[in-house]
Amino acid sequence: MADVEAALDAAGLSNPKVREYVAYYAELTGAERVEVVTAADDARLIQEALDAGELEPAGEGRYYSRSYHKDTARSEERTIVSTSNEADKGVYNNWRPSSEMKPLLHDRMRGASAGKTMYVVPYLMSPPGNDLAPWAAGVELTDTRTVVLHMIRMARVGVDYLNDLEDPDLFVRAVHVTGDLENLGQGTPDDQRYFVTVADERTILHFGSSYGGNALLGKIAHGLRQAAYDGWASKKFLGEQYMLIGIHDKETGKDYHICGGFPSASGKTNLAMMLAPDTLGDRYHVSFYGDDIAWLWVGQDGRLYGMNPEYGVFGVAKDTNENTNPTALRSVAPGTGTIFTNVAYNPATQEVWWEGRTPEPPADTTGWLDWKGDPIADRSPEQAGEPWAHPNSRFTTTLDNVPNIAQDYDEPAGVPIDAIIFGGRTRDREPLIRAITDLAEGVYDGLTLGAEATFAAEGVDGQLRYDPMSNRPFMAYSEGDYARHYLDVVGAASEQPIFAHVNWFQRDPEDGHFLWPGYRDNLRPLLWLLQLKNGEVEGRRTAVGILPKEEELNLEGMDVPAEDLERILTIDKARWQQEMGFREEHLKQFANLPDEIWEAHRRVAADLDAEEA
Ligand code: OXD
Ligand code: MN
Repeated sequence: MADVEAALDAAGLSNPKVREYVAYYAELTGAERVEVVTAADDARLIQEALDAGELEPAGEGRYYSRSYHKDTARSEERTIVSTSNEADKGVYNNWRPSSEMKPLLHDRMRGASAGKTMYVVPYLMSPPGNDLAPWAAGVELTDTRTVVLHMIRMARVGVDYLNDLEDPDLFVRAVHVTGDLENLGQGTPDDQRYFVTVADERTILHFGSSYGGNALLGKIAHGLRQAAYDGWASKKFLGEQYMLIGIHDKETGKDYHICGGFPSASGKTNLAMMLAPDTLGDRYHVSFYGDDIAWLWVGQDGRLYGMNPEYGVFGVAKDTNENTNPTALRSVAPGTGTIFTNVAYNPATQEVWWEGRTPEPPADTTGWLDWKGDPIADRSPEQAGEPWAHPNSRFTTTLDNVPNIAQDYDEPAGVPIDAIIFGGRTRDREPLIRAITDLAEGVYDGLTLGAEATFAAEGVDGQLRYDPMSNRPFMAYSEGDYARHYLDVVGAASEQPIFAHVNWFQRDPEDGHFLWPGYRDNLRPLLWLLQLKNGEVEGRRTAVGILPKEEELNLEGMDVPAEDLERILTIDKARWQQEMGFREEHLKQFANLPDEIWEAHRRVAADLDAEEA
């Protein structure tokens, strides 16, 4: 048995509540050793992981890891939010009573770390000293070393964050036990995995995966599910799956901050890491705060503030290249300490590759292994078309590796939020941007956010897979309560943010080409939005929001065909009316949806009917 007391003493972890918690789970999981980790242990742990073959070198100061081949993504079906109150059951949170789930998870975890080290990872999901820091402290216990290495990149990790708590009991207890990955029946009726957030006890119990999306508990479970619940229970904040950027106008000296939610595969990380187009670069600088999570609250001056609770980026590698996201490539350059997971790897040259990194894979396949570790050169003709990298392969790097990281990203104050945007991948109907100045209509828009189903067979043609506020996988309590809380938090701000819905993915109905080039040029509609908020442009009112007049968009240095521009700046009335029917069905699922939301829905529907086709 592990000598828990000695390990905690050696690390100077003095918080008595943390000590109690560690001792309890060390006993339950049967771990052989306990080791407390801080960020200063990174180099040693990297070396140990290399020696043990858990990591392989990927050039200077970069590493490669492979996860078990049935353990490569978040599992939404196996993810559960538990509380002791059935009223917390929503449509998307897979609610189960904690009286059922806690014992079940404890059973799964009992003895499951025998022979292993239990790493104790004390972390903070906020810049130190932030208004929300009291909800940001946590301790992840994990029996997997690569999870520790990811946590050190994705969260601020150190013993002091826990020793210095005002209330020693106010931290999230986040337990990760990997289990026997080869015998968990992943994806079968006998699936043994469970990823449970016991939200009203601030306890996270994840069993059966060591893939980041299920195992980095600071990010996924605390930063999103637990934070959403805490924000609501405390009435103080929102925890959202949002990116956060800054825009500096060098001419006026003003700084703006925009956050926003996008369902997965809608380009959120690319947007978050965007650079100004060359022709606008003399005037505007875009800075990066975060690509995945923002916590929002009303600050002491009455304004809405936002901050990124994370310390790193756990980005999807697929399609990341010089064109789509040069910032990401710089962020994972040699010397950054980046860990790549499930990309293709060449042990002889220590290179990595993923689909979309270059138009074609390396021509000389000698030495290249696919994400499962199988030699590419040995593939049969039938296997030739299979991807080299897993589509959900990742890179993990710290925020300070991002070249345009905002100078104040680590400041406790957070940043005032000027605009909240939503956007999915939609091939028609959604214009380039539509601004929404009314709070209830903005929240309504967020609740009806969605992206096209990836496979046509998944749904009715033109119907979205709705992903309210891009929080579908992270909903922690009922959607009706969520909408109420959102209205209350943002409504309390003295200066209201402007909302907008954006879409970079509209296509020509005939030949399918994208009507807007996207990427860096996406700054242009965002600048228009800020101008609209400042009263510098007036736009054109439609039933579904204010659209830019053509002449109001700064298109300097661009060459968008007139008919494409016209199409992305108009509303397709018939498609919108069809959408309103889908939305009605979607919203009806949610109990206790605030009247303001239904009123917004009816208002938009009536305005659409009144609009000229
Ligand atoms: C996610 C992620 O799974 O950000 O949403 O990794
Ligand atoms: Mn995410």
